[in-house]
Amino acid sequence: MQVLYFAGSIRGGRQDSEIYGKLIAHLRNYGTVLTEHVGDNELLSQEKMMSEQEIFSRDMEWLRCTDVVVAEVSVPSLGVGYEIALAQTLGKKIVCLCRRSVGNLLSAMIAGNPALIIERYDTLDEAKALIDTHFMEKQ
Ligand code: 6K6
Repeated sequence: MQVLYFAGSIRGGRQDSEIYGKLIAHLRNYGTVLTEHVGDNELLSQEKMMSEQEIFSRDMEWLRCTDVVVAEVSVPSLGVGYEIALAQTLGKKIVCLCRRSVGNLLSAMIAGNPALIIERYDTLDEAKALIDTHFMEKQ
């Protein structure tokens, strides 16, 4: 089983948190998802017990021991952009999922980065099928 890191907006806006939760549930078919709290508002509120420094150190450490990063990038987030950049420096495989409706509002720093796998989707089922494609070819 692989170790997976799901990145999704927190302070950038939580409007997609339900989608994150469903994508994380699907990713669990392929490995351990370290960042389940990103898709679970209740778990996330427990993180409020941690200082920002503790959250930063823990997430950086988790990124180091992750095999694959899956980032939902439809909602712009400084933290997700930072995680993607670090994951790239660490040589991780990075799959970015973005709703088609976002169009060219997706930052060029993501959309134009040849090191990233960028997948566009309309429906949750389509996003899950894209995940299947990437993880099945790894098995
Ligand atoms: C709880 C409620 C609000 O904030 C918290 C605790 N904060 C965080 N807890 C865990 N991971 C975090 C937190 N803030 C940012 N991250 C990481 O950055 C996650 O792994 C997300 O992928 C990403 C979100 O960044 P922002 O800039 O949208 O917050």
